Order: sequence, then C-alpha cells, then structure tokens
Amino acid sequence: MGFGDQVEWYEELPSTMETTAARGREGAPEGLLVVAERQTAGRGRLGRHWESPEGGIWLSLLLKPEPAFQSFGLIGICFAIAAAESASHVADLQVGVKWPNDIMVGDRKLGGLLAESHVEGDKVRFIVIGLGMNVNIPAEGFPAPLRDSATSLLIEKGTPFSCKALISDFLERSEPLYRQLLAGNKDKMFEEWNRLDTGPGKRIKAVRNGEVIDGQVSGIDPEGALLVECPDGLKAVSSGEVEWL
Ligand code: BT5
Repeated sequence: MGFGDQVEWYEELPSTMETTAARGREGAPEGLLVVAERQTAGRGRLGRHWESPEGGIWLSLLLKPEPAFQSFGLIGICFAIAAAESASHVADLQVGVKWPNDIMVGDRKLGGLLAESHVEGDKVRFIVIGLGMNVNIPAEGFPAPLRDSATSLLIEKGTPFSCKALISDFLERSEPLYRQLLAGNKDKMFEEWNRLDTGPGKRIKAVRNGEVIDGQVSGIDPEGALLVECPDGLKAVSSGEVEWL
C-alpha cells in the first residue's frame, strides 16, 4: 500500500498518534494516513503539548519498515525534509529544518515531526510518524507564549493555502525518500538536509551521559545525530534535550 492509499479523516481527535497506533495494533497496512482537523490532546516530543487548532495539518502515517529497520534516527530527518519542501513548494516560501524535527521559517517554528516506534520484544512492530504544520492559523490563533516563536503559512504569506494540496504534496515527496532510506540510499537525503539545515554555525548546549556539550553545530552524522564542534573535538548528540543558544 502506498502512502495515503487508505485515509481516515476526522473533524476532531485527541491525537492522531494514538488513533494510528491503535490501527497499527489492529494490523492496518503501511501507508495508512490519519488526519484530524483539530486535536484536543496533540503532543510533541517528551510529552510536550502541541497546539492543534483548526486551520493546521495534524496527521499521522503508519509505517511498517521491512526488513527490520535500524536507523531510527533518520526517520524523522527524512519526513522533516519532505514537510519543509512541501511547504516551500506550495507556499513559495523559504522553509528550513532544525535538528531534530523542526520545520522553520527563519527563527520561527512552522511545524514539527514526531516519530514513535512501537516494539514487541526486540522487534519494531510499526512506527507512527506525526506531522503538525501551521497552515491557516492567524497570529491570534496561537496562545500568547507561542506568538513569538511560532508561525504559519497564513502569517507568512497573508493568504490561506489548501491543506489537502499540502498533504498530497507531502505524501508524494516523503514516500520516495522513505523507500530510498529503507534501501540504504541515503546520499540524496543528506544532500537535501544539508541544503535546508538552519543549524550549522549556531551554538548549542546539551547533556550527553552526564557530560555537558557546548559548541558550534556543524551538521548531522550518518545516523542522524547532531554534530557539534567543541573545544576538545567533534561530538555527536543523538537524543535528549538540546538548548539552542
Ligand atoms: C514537535 O515536538 O515539534 C512535534 C510536533 C508533532 C505534532 C503532530 S500533530 C499530528 C501528530 N499528533 C500529535 O499528537 N502530534 C503529532 P517538540 O519538538 O517537542 O515541540 C513542542 C514545542 O513546540 C512545544 O513545547 C511548544 O513550545 C511548541 N509548539 C506547540 N505547539 C506549536 C505549534 N502549533 N506551532 C509551533 N510551535 C508549537
């Protein structure tokens, strides 16, 4: 089954992540797309809240990578590229990415990616990808604390865009990138990430196994970890919290 061959479209859900995971457990095929026009309990990474008012794209996609997939760190990278390129193409706008999963317009967050793997024993049974993108949300549609850090296509361009057209474009771009990733052809993906990456040159702070990493971002490594140039050498940060300074 191709991406989006099967679609469930809802006016409102708590979170598309849960509905898609439930379908995964029920044996739904790879490529199932679940879309909600509003979410009441949208979430980001590490259990953070994700604002999901009407006017955005809130979707999840079910993946069942075969053979067993190792490079989990690259999944979010692959879909973030597709999302940034779709927004850029549909809205004719410069859209970038920020490690690990942010879709950015300048310094503001246009959207974010979430990848959750569901394991059984030591085998990944399925992965649920979540994409949130602020499409037709006016500035007053965001709660006050987000107004300086979030943006939407409507805010950037002053005109609304078709969510359906954006979703189709995203599915058309992400599926070949994902298939190439599964086949081990990562060169094009890295090339595209490097072209869109807003991180290089910026300073970050992170904690890795109790060690504080403080340095300048240079890019990502072959497993999708963030590469940071520190006074005592190049270090890779693969997970946890990164503070962008
Ligand atoms: C993300 O998390 O960026 C991943 C967001 C994934 C959301 C999608 S929507 C469809 C699917 N169903 C779900 O329930 N989730 C997925 P993270 O990097 O943790 O960023 C979260 C932070 O972004 C929050 O703590 C806020 O500061 C900020 N934020 C929340 N809502 C936002 C919004 N709509 N636009 C921009 N920033 C937002």
